[in-house]
Amino acid sequence: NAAAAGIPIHCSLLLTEARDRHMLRLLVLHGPNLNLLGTREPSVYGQASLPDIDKSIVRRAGERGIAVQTKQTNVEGELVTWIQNARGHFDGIIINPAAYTHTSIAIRDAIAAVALPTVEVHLSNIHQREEFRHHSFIAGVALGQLSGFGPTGYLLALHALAAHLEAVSKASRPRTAPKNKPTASRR
Ligand code: CA2
Repeated sequence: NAAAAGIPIHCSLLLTEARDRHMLRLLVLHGPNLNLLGTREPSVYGQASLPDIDKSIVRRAGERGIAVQTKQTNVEGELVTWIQNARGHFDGIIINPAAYTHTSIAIRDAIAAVALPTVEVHLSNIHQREEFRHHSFIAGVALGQLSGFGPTGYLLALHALAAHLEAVSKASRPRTAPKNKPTASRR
C-alpha cells in the first residue's frame, strides 16, 4: 500500500486521481548531498537550491498535465526502496543518484528490477570531471542520461521521458478501424 511505499496519503490520493485522469505520473529522486545545492560549490553546481529546482520541475509538469513527486535522501537503501515501490504508482523515474552513480550496483539493480523507464540526470558534466565520475552504474539500465545542463537537465528529462511514455502508450493502443470513405454513388 501507499503508506508502506513511503508515499504520504495526500500524495497517494493525488497519484490515484492522476491515474484515473490518465495523467502520466513521474517520480523525481535526488541523491546524497543534493540538499546542499545553492549553499556550497556554486561554481560546480550553480546557485539554485533543491527547493528551487523542485518548484521548476513541478511547474513544468503542471503545464504539461503530468503529476510529479520529488524526493531527496542521503541514504542509498532509501533510494532503493523508493525505486522498488514506484511500481504501480508511477510511470517513470527521473533520478540524480549523485555520488551513488559511481558506486551503487544496488540502485542499478533496483532500476532494472522495477523496469520503469528511468532517466539519469547530472547537473555537472560528469565526463569532464575527475576520472572516477566518468563511469555510471546507472547508465546501462537508464533510458538515457542528461549531464552538464544544470537544473535544465531535469526539465529536459521530464520532456524526454513524457515523450517516450506517450509514444509507447500510443504504440500499444489498439488501432481503430479506418472509417469507410464515402464512395461516390453511381447513378
Ligand atoms: O553533477 C551532478 O549532478 C552529480 O550527480 C552531483 C554529485 C556528484 O557526486 C556526481 O559525480 C555528479 C554530488 C552532489 C553533491 O552536491 C553538492 C551540492 C552543493 C554542495 C556540495 C555538494
